Amino acid sequence: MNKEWWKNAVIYQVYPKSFFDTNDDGIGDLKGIDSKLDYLKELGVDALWISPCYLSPQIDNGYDIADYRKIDPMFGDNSDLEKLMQDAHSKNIKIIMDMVANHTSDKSVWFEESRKSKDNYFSDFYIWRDPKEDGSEPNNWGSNFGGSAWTYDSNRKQYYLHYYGKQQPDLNWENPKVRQAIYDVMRYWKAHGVDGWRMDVITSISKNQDFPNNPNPHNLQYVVGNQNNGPRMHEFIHEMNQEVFKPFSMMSVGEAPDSKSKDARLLVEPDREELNMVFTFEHMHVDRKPGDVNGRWAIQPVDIVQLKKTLSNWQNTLDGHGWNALYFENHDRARTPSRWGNDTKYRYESATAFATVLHGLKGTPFVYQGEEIGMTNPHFELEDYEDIELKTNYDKLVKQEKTINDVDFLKAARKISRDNARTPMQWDDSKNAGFTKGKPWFKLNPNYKELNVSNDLRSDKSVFKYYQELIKLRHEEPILKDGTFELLLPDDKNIFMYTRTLDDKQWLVIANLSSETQKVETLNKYVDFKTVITNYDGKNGEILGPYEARILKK
Ligand code: TEU
Ligand code: CA
Repeated sequence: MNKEWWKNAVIYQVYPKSFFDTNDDGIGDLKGIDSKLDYLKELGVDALWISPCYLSPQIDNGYDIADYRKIDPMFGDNSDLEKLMQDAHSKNIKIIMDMVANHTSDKSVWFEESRKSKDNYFSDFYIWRDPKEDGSEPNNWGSNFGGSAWTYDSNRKQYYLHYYGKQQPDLNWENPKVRQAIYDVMRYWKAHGVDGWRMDVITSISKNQDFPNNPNPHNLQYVVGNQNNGPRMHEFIHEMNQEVFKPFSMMSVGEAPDSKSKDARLLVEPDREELNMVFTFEHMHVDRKPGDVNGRWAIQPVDIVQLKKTLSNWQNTLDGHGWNALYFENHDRARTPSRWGNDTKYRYESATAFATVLHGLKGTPFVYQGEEIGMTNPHFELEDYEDIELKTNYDKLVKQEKTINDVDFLKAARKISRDNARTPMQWDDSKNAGFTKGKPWFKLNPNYKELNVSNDLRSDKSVFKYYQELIKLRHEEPILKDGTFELLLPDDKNIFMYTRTLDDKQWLVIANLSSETQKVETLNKYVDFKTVITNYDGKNGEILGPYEARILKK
């Protein structure tokens, strides 16, 4: 087996809860994934990343794990996962599981034991600190899900740390027993067939043991700051590599909030033996007002110049030093046509234009379920949303701190909230889009009668078929894997244009990321180039229609 198989691969993310339900309980399940393998094979993907399906109280949809070794009954059982892995492998599809190693659920026996006393085996599995003299929290750190990052436990008379919900206590990575316990779990799943790992918030595992207050420019009670990239992070990840990834040849992609391209280089430089790739957050912040007290809810129109700058910075910084993970969508992100494109008149065009610029880059492209048919944000009302992040941030920002009003918060939620990507997969135009015969756990996007897999496949503007082509190119054309990258027209506000070059071969990737027709004079230099793929009619003039995209070759 080619050890670096992931460099030629396209990886498809499944959010199991919303993918396909086979037992009519309204919740997607592992058998549901199994039964769609032929569909995924048809799309052409090489591997599936499956979001957490372990035993969990589901306060954060499975990112709160109570037992790492047990599949949650809502998704099936361990043998269903084994069967899924076998069936996937028989079709040459690899399985990447999601490892949430920064925190567990408060319902994990590890935590239940830990909170019992200060001197049992699990006491130091979590991060416990005494209150300050006045009884308050050890420092001003804020949780990503609102309030303090510390919660008081009346039994231990101490606070425990949680970067996310209070039901998600952070593990104490300073404790070697914790690290070994996590490595053990990863080896356990390797023994059952898993091919690699997506490491949830891996840059958060090491905490500054001085626990200094975060800078507090807005004078808030609790501040969500950059508590990532702690002092022992590289040491821990390297250890994990030696204990797990390397000896068992498992692929690794780490989620890296707050990492700049230079930080990422240290995480993915092959000689350092840490991770194969990381997911950056930087390029996803190009529609956010910088430095605003409302954080990601302070939205602004997408800044294409900034998007190009960020992506090309990552391309260039990692070139020859590491490998990029490429994505626009996942279970924490909104749907691209609604977020950055045009989800009404130019849905097909904008979905495929963004896909073209992403899949033309150097790195491994990730496709999130539904992205391959151009699914859109559902434009819900506030009461329709489910997500803990949205609810806790609403309470904090609208109700308590009053830094944003209802109307603007809802506007932001419709653009960027995580729930936008979590509505059930739209398979066909039957009841509940063919996702379930029962009552779906989460409301469907009302547009499923028109927008669904079966309609898309019948349409002469099929997003699926376009992705299929892009994936095929990734498999067949070495230039996409190895070609160097050069950004052209960096200051153009609408056009994303770059070349990939390998030996005497050159490809030009170009997309108009606006709803207006654009004239690109530079294109005249490429009149001899032939069309590799386009979402328009293939005429190679200097005029690009709304969201027109082309890949051309010399
Ligand atoms: O996400 C980490 C993370 O930083 C996001 O939750 C972030 O707050 C959001 O994308 C807005 O920028 C990971 C998982 O992907 C997410 O689903 C979990 O909720 C989170 O970790 C905690 O496990
Ligand atoms: Ca089910």
